[in-house]
Amino acid sequence: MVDFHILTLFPDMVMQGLHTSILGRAVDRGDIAIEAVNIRDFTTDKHGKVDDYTYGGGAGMLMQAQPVFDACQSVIDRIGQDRRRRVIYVTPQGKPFHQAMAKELSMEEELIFLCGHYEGIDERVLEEIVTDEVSLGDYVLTGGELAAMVMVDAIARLVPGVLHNEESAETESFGDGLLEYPQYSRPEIWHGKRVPEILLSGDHAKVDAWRLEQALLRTKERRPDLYEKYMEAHDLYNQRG
Ligand code: 6GU
Repeated sequence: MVDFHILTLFPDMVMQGLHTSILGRAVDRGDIAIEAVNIRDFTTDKHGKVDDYTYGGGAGMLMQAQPVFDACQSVIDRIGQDRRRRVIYVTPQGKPFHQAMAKELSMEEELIFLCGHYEGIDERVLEEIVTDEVSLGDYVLTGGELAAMVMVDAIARLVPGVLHNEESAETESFGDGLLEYPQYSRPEIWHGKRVPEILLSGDHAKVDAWRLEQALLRTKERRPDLYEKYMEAHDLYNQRG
């Protein structure tokens, strides 16, 4: 069971996106909990303002420390001190997100995601509340919401109970460090293309061997970086080259 709390200026966007399909059902069953907290609700500014100009000049506005701090503190007060928690700021300045990080975070109890907007957030509040800064990759989004939603999805599906077919989280891409092998369903011939013969053989050992071979070939061709890591980790260079 992981509780997700997303601090954002766009709570509807986050809740819409995360209450659908598999995650929606996981929430209904109580395997995970997801809430969006509107940072604007915590501003002490009488006009509801949460941003201001940056010291030193330059284009764009910055989210101010006060509403961000108070929104985060309100969540922490509700959680209680004894729960294991992380406060994750989603930002292109963070460490690149990957599957092993998703796995590690899926074992926490309380995950608070902080979504920035405008040109970012006052550095002083980040220093006080954030435990992890994480990025989706080397490109820029208009805000942290989509990035947080991607991370919540990747983490939530690793929480026990969320995926009913326990196996599917284990054998898929990245679970073992390889890309997935190609898959086929009916009909046996489509647009003149046949399903590989071995998959129709009923010989499970042969099918497994073929799938591993395909996964290795595909990873070597498309992601030489992952292939290298896998071969090193399994000490397979001597056997295969
Ligand atoms: Cl985590 N946030 C934002 N705002 N933009 C991004 C990102 C995160 N990762 C890549 N681009």
